Amino acid sequence: MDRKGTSNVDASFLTGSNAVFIGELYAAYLKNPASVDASWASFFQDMGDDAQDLLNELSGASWAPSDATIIGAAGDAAPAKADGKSKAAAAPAGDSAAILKQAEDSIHALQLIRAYRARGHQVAVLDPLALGKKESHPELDHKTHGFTDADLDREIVLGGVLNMQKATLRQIIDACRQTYCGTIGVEFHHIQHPKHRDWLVKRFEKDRLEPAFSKEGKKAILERLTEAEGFEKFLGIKYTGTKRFGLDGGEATIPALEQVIKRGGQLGLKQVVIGMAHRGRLNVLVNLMHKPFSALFSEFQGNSPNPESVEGSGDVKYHLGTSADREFDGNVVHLSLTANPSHLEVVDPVVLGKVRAKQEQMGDTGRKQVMGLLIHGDAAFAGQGIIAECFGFSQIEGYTTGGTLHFVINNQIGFTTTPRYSRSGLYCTDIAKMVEAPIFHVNGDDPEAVVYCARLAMEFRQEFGIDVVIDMVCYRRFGHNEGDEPKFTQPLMYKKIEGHISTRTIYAKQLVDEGVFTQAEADAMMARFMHMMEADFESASSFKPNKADWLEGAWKGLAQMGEEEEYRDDKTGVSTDLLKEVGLALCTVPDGVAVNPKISRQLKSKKESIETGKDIDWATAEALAYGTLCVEGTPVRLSGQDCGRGTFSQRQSVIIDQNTENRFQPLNNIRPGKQAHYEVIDSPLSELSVLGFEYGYSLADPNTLVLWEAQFGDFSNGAQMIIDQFVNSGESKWLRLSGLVMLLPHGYEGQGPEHSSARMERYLQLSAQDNWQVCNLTTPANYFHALRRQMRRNFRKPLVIMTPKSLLRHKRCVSTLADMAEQSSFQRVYGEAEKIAAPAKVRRVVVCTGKVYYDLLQVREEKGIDDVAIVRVEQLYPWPKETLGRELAKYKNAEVIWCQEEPANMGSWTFIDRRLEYALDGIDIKAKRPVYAGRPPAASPATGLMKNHVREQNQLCEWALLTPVDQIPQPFRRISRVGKMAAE
Ligand SMILES: Cc1ncc(C[n+]2csc(CCOP(=O)(O)OP(=O)(O)O)c2C)c(N)n1
Repeated sequence: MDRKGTSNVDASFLTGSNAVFIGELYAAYLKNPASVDASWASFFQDMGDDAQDLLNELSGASWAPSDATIIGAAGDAAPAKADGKSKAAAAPAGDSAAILKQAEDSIHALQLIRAYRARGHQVAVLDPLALGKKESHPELDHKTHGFTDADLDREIVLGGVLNMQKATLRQIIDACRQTYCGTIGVEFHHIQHPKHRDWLVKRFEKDRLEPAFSKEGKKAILERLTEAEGFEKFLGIKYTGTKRFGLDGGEATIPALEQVIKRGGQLGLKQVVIGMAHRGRLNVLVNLMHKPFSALFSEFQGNSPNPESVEGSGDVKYHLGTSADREFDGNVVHLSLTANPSHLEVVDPVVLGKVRAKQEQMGDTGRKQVMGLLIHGDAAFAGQGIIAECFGFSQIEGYTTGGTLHFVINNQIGFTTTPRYSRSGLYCTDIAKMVEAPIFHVNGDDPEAVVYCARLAMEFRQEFGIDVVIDMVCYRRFGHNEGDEPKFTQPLMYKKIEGHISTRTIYAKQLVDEGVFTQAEADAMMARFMHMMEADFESASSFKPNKADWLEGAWKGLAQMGEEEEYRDDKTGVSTDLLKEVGLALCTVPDGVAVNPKISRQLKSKKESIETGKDIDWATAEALAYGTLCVEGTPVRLSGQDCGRGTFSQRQSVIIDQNTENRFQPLNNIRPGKQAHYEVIDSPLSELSVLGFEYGYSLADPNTLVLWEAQFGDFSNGAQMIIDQFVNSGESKWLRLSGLVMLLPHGYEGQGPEHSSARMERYLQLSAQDNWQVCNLTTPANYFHALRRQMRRNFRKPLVIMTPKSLLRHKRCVSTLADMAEQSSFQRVYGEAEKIAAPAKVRRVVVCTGKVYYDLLQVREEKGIDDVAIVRVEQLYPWPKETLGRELAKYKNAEVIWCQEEPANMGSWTFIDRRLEYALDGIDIKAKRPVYAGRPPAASPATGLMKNHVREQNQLCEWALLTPVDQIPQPFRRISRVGKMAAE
């Protein structure tokens, strides 16, 4: 297929001597599709419903096919051949020949109409600047379809196609051009679903005949354009050169978005979650969401959008979110614009997650009450991979939101880059075809067409529940921001723009010409608006934000984390009875479910551990946490790659019947009908969008435990933008809390560079201002408490956990039910757990975190060492200085080692080093500073060779437990490019 695409129906097929048989073949096809040659069959099939309408019309016109065409009528099912030798080859005589000619014309006309439906957008008048040369398309030439110019005035039977019974070829072409080649170019031929296609065809071809807007409608459009243009102009005057990423050139966005809300409200929409970038954001804030002008002007004066009492770093004004109710015709629609970072498009999955959470909260199972509205730039839409990831969610059970409405402000430039350098496809929206979304390309200088597309898009979404895209082709009047000189790079484009009058001016003139307004009335409208802003501008300096909006709605009853909260023991223990009830439910599968024998054995031993209250492993403790939360009424949502089974086969949340593949979830059958839902979802193979989605979910629903699990912790760096820009900084920048849990399998077991490290160092480096919690836990019970603590506190903070791999089946990594029972709680630090020498005799304390504890334990036992204590830091951040200090203070005569299995430039050493020193400072202990025992700095996180891994692991345990401190190699003392253990 070339760039323009060509039909798979060869037009020459319709010409020459075969043409006269088409009518007969067609009738034969309708009787029995198998009776005609396959190429003809697919040709007719391609014409779809239209062909049926046409046949009805033709037969109504007393057209009777000759007997010879009714293949199968006499029991003859042999396919007719279009080769001139079939039975149909006998040319009909007299009237019947004329009628056949009519049928042939009709079918040719249909082909032409279909070509317009498929290709009309390629010659549509989409670009206000008319930058590209519009070529005509060969498929849109009537000569391609067997007509000559002499046929232009011949009447052709259409049978209702294009809403016409009969028309001349000229009229048909005019109607097609009007419908498909005006200021709207619709792409829908990539849609497979016949219902969706038919709906679009019917709407377009019917609406061609009706005026789209009443006088009131037109007036409203002009008002919105006036506000959109007036606002940017006003800012341009008052804050000349200040960055605002103006909408100038794309003003039709505002009436279009308003139409989405208005029409949506009529169709049952109650909430819209909006995500958008910089372009036009301020305009959307004030003109769509009705943020007070004085509030915005106050921000332009450098003031905070929040009351002084609220802390946090804040963010630039074109990143901020807000929420508002808008009412049209008695329908109230709640709008919330999601705060976002500069990183283009990365907010998209966050918006979708919020939408999904709101749908669940509202019981919106049809997904018609809450919708995501994403507003994009053309370069970002074509360039950012997350767009494809988000489209991928569209129809997946665990992530669908019933269709997102996408609005692309296509100003035909991205910063300084023009489309030919920024994409390969014809349109910036081509990626949307992957979900068969209809795509409306529309000229931004025809606001009625833009608003019409908005209405249609909204209706389509409500009807079919799938994504839909509006690509508004416009221009950017100034540089990327208002301080930029666009003529450095696009001198010709900007010469054109300089001479181009604004959308509002064009539309006002249109309405004056139509007699809707006088020019004076239109001018007065603008003057009134400017005057109103001037008044708000005057009052902006005294504007005081009265409250922050972060603990409202679903967040009511929750609080900001208090100063002392960190050291409080939260009530996370559960009665033994409940633990047993949940535990036994985990092992119970209804009769008749054919359980895999290996899982049967697992369930049996799980049951034993529940009954005896001993040897509770990691996965069981996790399920106990989820199950007890569900029984207490807290839903749980866990998503990640293969997390239903668990990457390491440890979870088995879903029992699959081995005969039927039916699914059974024990966690939803503890107290069926009387417990909250446990939702576990195998995610698409993406990190960025899935983590974004779950983060978004957690923003909208603080009362569900939301977890994302990486397949291996290493892969979480594919989600780095969500981690950096949202999870760890969202509260500080935007006052948005989240209780999201990230589960990151981590641990050095010889599995090579990419299956060892969850990159703990990155999370620790990002830790500050109590922004989140980073844990590396060593017992199932502590995991149980950590998970429950997330929901049993009155504040929310993200929780990042390095989760185990080998420990999932480690004999010593087990807990008792008593460790989770009522009086138990989360442990930030575990002191020495075994019987060793009295504290005063302990000569060394090894402090560590995570799995290496068990390696150290084993070596200590093998070597019969009893004067070295091992202390575990379970929660690295917030750093438990006091608790750790208390633990270390027991060992007055000890030196202190920090032992880790990660290379020294990774893991927690650089984070821990000073903090440990400060913890030692002020307690009565011999050690002044910790000594490092672990792998030397390395470029790659781990060796790929098992032999080396084992050697390294033994070595670091030996250093930690046995080697005199002055002989343990310390990192960063000498620079070793080779990185040999001894060289450091
Ligand atoms: C992920 C990311 N990369 C780069 C940038 C820098 N940047 C900001 S705006 C912009 C151009 C965006 O073009 P487009 O999407 O067409 O929107 P427009 O500014 O034209 O409205 C770029 C490259 C960014 N913000 N985010």
